Amino acid sequence: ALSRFLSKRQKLAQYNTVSDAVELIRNAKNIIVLTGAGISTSLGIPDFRSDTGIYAKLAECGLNDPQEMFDIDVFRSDPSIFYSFARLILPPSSSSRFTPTHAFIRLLQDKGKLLTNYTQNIDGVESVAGIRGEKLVQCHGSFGGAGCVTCGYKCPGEVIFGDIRAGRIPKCPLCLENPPMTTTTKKGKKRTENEEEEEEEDVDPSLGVMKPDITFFGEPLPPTFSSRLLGSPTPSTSPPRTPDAECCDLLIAIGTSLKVSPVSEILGLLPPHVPAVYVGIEAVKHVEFDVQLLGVGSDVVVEEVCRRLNWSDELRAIVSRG
Ligand code: CNA
Repeated sequence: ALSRFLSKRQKLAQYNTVSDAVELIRNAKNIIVLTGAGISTSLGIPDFRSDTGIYAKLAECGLNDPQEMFDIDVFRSDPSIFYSFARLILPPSSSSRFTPTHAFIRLLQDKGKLLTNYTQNIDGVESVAGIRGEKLVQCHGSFGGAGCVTCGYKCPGEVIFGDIRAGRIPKCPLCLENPPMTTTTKKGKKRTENEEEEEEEDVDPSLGVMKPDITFFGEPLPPTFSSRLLGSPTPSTSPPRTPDAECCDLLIAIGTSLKVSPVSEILGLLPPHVPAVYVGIEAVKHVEFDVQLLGVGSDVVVEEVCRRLNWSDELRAIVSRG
């Protein structure tokens, strides 16, 4: 289904400047905002791929391939790798803060222009800014919940934050109370001190381990990602909804390197006439945007865009609630 709209995009040559971006936003009615870690860096939450990002820190800590930290197979075979570093990506303890960029997305919602915010972020800051659940797709899940990889027990995410901050592996209370039948592999015979033979067993290292509801490499994205974007392949009980790809009239990507698939493919899934604006620090070279607003950070860009749209007072009013 994802290839339904795959189209060779070409830059729509008439758009180049910040004034063009402002006019596109003024005229748009159904905007997809695609966000990444860069919109939360001004809260002190590091991104992945900047020089000061988490991947650089993991490399300093000796992890050769930093993506391993988020690989589901690595997690299952050794959850301690993820939990040694997970505190680095935990949402801030003061949960009432958001950035001017989050406020801008909220303002697009208030103005009836926000079709959907597809966020790759797992920090949950969009909700703090008041972006409603029905306008938000958390493409890579969030720290808002956690589940036991063995029995499926669920709890609010913050229940395991104490363990994460302390660098401990959080354990499922149900599995601790009633240890599950172990699925072990026999390693062979081992001789104990009194010379009796005993079998040593390899216990599944992820048994009874809690995992935050974030999407690891190797795990599928939540089904709402493709159903909302392209339509549901199976009939659903909820009222039918026009797929976003069919009604979107502008895409704005903010603070993302667009290196993680399939989110990085969203632009290619939209009809080629839909204009696309990128807001980031460095130019994105592997995706064709019509306008790229670079260098100063998204908070500065949205403030300037709002100034030109005469929206500054409304933006400030939202920011002051954060
Ligand atoms: P990334 O690959 O680290 O890219 C971040 C991008 O944002 C880079 O291109 C930066 O140059 C850019 N950037 C940094 N600061 C700013 C700024 N102030 N204004 C504008 N742009 C800025 O992160 P992506 O989101 O592209 O990659 C997807 C991963 C990152 C997802 O799986 C996330 O879950 C994951 N992540 C999320 C968070 C979070 O939730 N806050 C933090 C770290 C990583």
